[in-house]
Amino acid sequence: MDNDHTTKAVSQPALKAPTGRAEASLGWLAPAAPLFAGLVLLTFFGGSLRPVDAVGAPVVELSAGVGSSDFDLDGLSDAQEILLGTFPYVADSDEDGFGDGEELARQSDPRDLFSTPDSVGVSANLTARGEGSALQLVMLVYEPSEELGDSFIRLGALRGGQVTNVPMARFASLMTYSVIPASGGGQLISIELPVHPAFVEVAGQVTFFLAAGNTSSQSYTASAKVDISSVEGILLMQRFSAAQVQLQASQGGGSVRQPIPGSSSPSIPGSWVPGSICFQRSAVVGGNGPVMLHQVIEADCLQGWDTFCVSNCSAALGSTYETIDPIALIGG
Ligand SMILES: [Ca+2]
Ligand SMILES: [Ca+2]
Repeated sequence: MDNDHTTKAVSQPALKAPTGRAEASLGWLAPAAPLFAGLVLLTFFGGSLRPVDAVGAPVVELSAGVGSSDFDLDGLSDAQEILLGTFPYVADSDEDGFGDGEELARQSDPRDLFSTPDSVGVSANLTARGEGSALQLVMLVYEPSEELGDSFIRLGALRGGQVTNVPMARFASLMTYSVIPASGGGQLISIELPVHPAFVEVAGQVTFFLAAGNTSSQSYTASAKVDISSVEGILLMQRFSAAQVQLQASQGGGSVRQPIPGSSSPSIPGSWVPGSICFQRSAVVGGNGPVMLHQVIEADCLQGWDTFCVSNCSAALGSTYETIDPIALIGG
């Protein structure tokens, strides 16, 4: 290993709100979704990837290419990389040999040279951003070389205490996807699905979750979730904190609530604290199956971030919220 790598500082995430572009005809997810329609199989037909539904019937072909530009072809759009703090013009931001999108899909940290994928089999992850008038869900699926074309995914949402499958097959015409080569002869599938922000605003908070597996083994081997909340018309994505937060926070790990406004969102309210981010730590106080009840045990604005801390950050102390334990989705 050369010294350039060992001395390379992992930079602070560039937590600028993405300067969005106007995009028309974005989709609407009906809250009352049929339960059976949430599965999409990703299968090869004559060498090109086509989605089929759970019984193998082709669905409307996904439009090709990611929704917005992916300059470095790592499976993450430029706007998504700016939000996540990876470099939009460098496919492997931390220079550890694995592309940013693949690292996310395989649940290692694309900003940490010492964090590399150790998953085997199909693996997946889920993230999001605000874009135009939509919440853009970003699903990433990694298929190892021996399982190319064999993965299937289930997308769902926990909303107002209800777990529902999101009928991806029905919304296939709204989705964009790309497939790029990944390490070891594998490939990375990136799927973006626009969701109307009202789906979150009405409930206040929605947990989107994803499970992925192999069609031949018929079992899920990977799962992930992303918590999205809405405060004063602005969407916030809760995600587990980067190393910087762990250094700053009094008690180690937690999560941050990062504003992800779209270009057509209202502007950030004046009461939100600039130059900081809302940090939370929570404890599990109950649960039912994959649904976990958390109580917020620490909530404060952390300074030194290029974003805004929501005005009710510290008021969340002691409150509870429901989310999904992704581990409980595996094998189900
Ligand atoms: Ca990219
Ligand atoms: Ca990397």
